[in-house]
Amino acid sequence: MEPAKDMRTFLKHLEDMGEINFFDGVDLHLEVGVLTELMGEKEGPALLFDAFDGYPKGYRIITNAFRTCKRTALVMGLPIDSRGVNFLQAWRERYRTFKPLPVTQVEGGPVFENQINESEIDLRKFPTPTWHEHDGGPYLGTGCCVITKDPESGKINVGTYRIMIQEKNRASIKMNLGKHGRLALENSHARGKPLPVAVSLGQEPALFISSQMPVPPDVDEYEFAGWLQGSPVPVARGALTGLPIPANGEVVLEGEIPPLKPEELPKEGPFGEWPGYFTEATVGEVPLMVVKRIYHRNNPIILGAPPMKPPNSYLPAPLGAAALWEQLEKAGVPDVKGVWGFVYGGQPGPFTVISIRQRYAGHSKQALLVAAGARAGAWGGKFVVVVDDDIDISNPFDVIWAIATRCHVREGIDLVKGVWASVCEPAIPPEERYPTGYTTDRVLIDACRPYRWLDQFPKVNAFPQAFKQEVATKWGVKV
Ligand SMILES: Cc1cc2nc3c(=O)[nH]c(=O)nc-3n(C[C@H](O)[C@H](O)[C@H](O)COP(=O)(O)O)c2cc1C
Ligand SMILES: [Mn+2]
Repeated sequence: MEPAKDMRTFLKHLEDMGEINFFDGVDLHLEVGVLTELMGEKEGPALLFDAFDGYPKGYRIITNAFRTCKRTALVMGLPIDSRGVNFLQAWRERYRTFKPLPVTQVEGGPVFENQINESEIDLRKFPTPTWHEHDGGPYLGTGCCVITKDPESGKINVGTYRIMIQEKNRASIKMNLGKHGRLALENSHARGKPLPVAVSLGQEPALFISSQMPVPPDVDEYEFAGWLQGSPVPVARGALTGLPIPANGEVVLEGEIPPLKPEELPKEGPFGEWPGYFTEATVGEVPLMVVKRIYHRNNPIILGAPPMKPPNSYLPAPLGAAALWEQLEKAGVPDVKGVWGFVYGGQPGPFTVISIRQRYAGHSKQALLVAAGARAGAWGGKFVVVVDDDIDISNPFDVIWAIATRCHVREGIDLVKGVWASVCEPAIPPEERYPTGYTTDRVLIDACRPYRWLDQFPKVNAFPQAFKQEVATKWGVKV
């Protein structure tokens, strides 16, 4: 199968693979969210919702599009049957071949089939779920791409930030501090100018993967997506903003984020987030986009990617763990055999596990210290565990078994205070939620067999895989 160059081709692929279910008439208030959660928990098919009450038939929402390794492997150009740590390893190998593939500039394109001008804009004309029970409103942007240009560097950025409808023509875009879109915004507002912004709500799958991935600041997400899908992303110049917009997109909003005072900014949230909790609403903090024009294809398909309680997720594997794996190696930690996260967003998250083949005294502690401080591990980290390489780190039972049986508590557990934290971290006490940013502590758990007496450590009471296979074959037992 050729990589899909737009959402519709991807839909066709999903149909051919038997990996999509269709629903008509589901309620946008919670029901879309419930079905997405239910089928996501089972690592089930993608879901395509159509015929919403009060909306034209054909205005669709797709969710769980990338829920399984198989579907995501298709988009990321990985072996279709790779799973678990092998999926991350395959991704690492592919990433090493990354070469930016510049966009093709085009005039027009499918996204221009319809145009809605300023006076007619009503964002609620697009089906927009209230995804979770306690969400503060309908979120139009979850699987979206927010396109901005930094006025200082001139660099284009594409990032996924949640978008809540506020008014007919206004939507909050929650660009967190430090994110590339946010930096462009700050640079623009510092000059007293509004930031031109374009938002794509459904697009080629590779562009979404690229948009949500923490690629380095010098990498253009469009060029990354082009490389991923093996062909340049066609972009057209947005007439109002001058920004490159995906010509094969489903819906694109054009507008700007004006420099407003905190008292002019509305309430945003709460929103059910990826650690599995609702984040509190804030008032006067989240940037507000004024939408001035909308382009959309006939019968548009909006990509929904609501965060859910782990292990449910919009992705099948913690891609951020692959980045941490890379950084551990670059920092000189030898023989890292795998990195995994059990509670993850774009980063490996607050429960990270590393497997190593121990080579010297202190090797395991070195892996823990680097992981706790490396860029890809530090943000939103909490528990970092290191285990021997006989442990399947994507299997929580195996990891718990290793901690329970191999960790020598007095020597194997350390606490590091005051490390970079995610705004989504639920356990930061209210009085420590400083406006200048949050920090939290790390627990480093060495669950490797203690190196000093490795040879004497009790042997594992389980047969080697090869021997099991041999006996099973002899006795005709299927394994
Ligand atoms: C469904 C989804 C929702 C996200 N929501 C936000 C958000 O509201 N704010 C944010 O800063 N990052 C959010 N992210 C994470 C960013 O997309 C991610 O950090 C990305 O690398 C940001 O791009 P940038 O590095 O170019 O800023 C979300 C990711 C996904 C997949
Ligand atoms: Mn970026």
